Amino acid sequence: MLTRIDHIGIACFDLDATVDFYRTTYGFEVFHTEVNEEQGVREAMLKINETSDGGASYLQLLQPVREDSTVAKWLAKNGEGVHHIAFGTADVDADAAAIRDKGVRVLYDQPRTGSMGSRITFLHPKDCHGVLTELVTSAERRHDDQG
Ligand code: V0V
Ligand code: CO
Repeated sequence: MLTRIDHIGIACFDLDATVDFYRTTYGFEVFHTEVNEEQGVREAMLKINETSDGGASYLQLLQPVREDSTVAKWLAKNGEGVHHIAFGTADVDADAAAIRDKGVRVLYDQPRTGSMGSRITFLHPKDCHGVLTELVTSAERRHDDQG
């Protein structure tokens, strides 16, 4: 079951400058940063609020680290802006399977590693009325033993 907006992914050319904008304009502080080599991004998570399901909602600021990354391709075409929305669930495997059964393309056979040790998968934007949609189970809610 999808129980929260886990994050909104925002693509930017300059992560440090974008973090500065969110800090000086809104007062949001960086909660976590990491490079995800597989996804080709450097990211900053800004925690907005905790949620009633025990999780939280974040803004995820994304800068590409490779020219062939999906975010680099998207930025070249669209410029900076909202790149994806992510729904949180306690069981990404079950929700991805149920959504696939409804005929929506799930991009990965098995969830991959996302921010802060989460497990993530994506739904094709063309099957979601133009919105690249991510499903995420955060590390503390993972049901498996992968850490
Ligand atoms: C592409 N399209 C989008 C889109 N990206 N539409 C809405 N939002 C987006 N973000 C549209 C694009 O305009 C095209 O439409 C069509 O889809 C095909 O796009 P493309 O440019 O040819 O690109 P593809 O097909 O090579 O790749 C698109 C997909 C790719 C969605 C398959 O971006 C992908 O695999 N995304 C999932 C991984 C990802 O985005 N990782 C970065 C975040 P027209 O022009 O044909 O009409 S990593 C992350 O969130 C992490 C680590 C985390 O949360 O923890
Ligand atoms: Co994301």
